[in-house]
Amino acid sequence: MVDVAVMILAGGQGERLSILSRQRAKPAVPFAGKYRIIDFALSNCVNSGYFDVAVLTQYRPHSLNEHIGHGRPWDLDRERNGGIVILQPYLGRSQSGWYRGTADAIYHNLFFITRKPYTDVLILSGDHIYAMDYRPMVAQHRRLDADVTVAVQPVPWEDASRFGLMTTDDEGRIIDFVEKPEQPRSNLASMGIYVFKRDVLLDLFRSPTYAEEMTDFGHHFIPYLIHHGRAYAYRFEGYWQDVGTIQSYWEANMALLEDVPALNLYDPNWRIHTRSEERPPAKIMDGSVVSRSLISHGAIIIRGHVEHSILSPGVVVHEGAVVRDSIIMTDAVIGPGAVIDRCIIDKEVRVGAGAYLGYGDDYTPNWLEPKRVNTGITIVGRNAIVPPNVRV
Ligand code: ADQ
Ligand code: ADP
Repeated sequence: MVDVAVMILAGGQGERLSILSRQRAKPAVPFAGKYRIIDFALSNCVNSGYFDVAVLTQYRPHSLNEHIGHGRPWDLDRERNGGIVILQPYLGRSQSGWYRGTADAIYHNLFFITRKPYTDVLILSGDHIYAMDYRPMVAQHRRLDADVTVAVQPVPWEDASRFGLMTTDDEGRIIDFVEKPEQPRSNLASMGIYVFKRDVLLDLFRSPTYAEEMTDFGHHFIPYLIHHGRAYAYRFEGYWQDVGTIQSYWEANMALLEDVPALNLYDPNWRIHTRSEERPPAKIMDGSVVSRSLISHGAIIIRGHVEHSILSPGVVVHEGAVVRDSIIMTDAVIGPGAVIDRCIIDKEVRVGAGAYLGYGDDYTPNWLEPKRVNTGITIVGRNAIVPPNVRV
């Protein structure tokens, strides 16, 4: 299918993800042991049969570039019938050279949607964990002759103000939309997934309306099209999570440990693809106790105790160590007798023998970012060395 061009916005800083996204763009943050967040959007594209995919980067794109490469793991390394293009920020225009918003990022890469006769443009965020077939959304968009269709889902009221919120009429036509209001009047949230008629999008960018201020989809384009075009909502019933905060990130990972998780990583008809290194199988030595956990390839548990946790490739848990309710990323080493309780341990961290991370339940704020991290989850940044016997 070459009638839909896909653009994935992968530039966000994701600053509420704290030190996990300090050195990498949010879509490059590891998830579920062996994946990165952007794998979900990329896999949804290929599983939906859309192979013309551009990834728009901006903030710290290094891990992302390396991860995506030529797109081979997702079958996006094709040439004639589509493939993946990584688009770096266009430098030298505004003062900083950085895009000023989501729409501005698309604007600077319009060649991608004009190079073939696409009818529609699918705009995605690289930040979400979900399994979604985009084809029914595109079909509805065409059936209703919409200018833009926004995927929507109800969210809990207490989270609502971090989303674009809308009201629709009985036909699903959007009659009101407010981007992240402080006082939510609706809990029907935009998923940040848009299908635009390509020519409507091009006209908007080329018209005098696309003034310097019109830089964002949520703030400008959607409200504009509610009044001057046909804007519809598409209700998506499946699994979708915006893992924008440490708490939601941790919960979405832990949810994978339920008996039958809402997100099925084992569906042969909806594979989640990723780039991963060849590693030997996970090895669990006698005397270890491992329960309700995801253990990735290359991990070694040497008479350790791992409970309700997710271990990425190459993690080593030494004798007598206890890992509980935690996420341990690639090649982290947990020293003998250490206790890791309700923690997120980033890549290549070395935890010394007898250290205790996540000690007590006093919800101590992280000293690095006291305002942001007070969720009771302890985070240790990439490459950190935790000395033996400390308590954090
Ligand atoms: P947010 O995700 O908060 O809300 P925004 O910060 O604009 O909105 O980011 C949207 C996506 O674009 C993210 O994936 C981000 O990484 C990326 N991005 C941001 N600026 C970029 C840039 N300049 N270049 C490339 N990529 C960029 C949006 C909608 C809300 C909706 C939520 C759902 O605006 O209405 O409710 O998504 O999560
Ligand atoms: P380092 O601290 O140098 O990174 P690791 O703890 O990662 O070392 O272990 C290195 C390798 O040694 C592992 O890949 C593992 O195969 C092996 N290994 C070490 N100790 C044991 C053990 N007690 N039982 C089984 N394999 C072990």
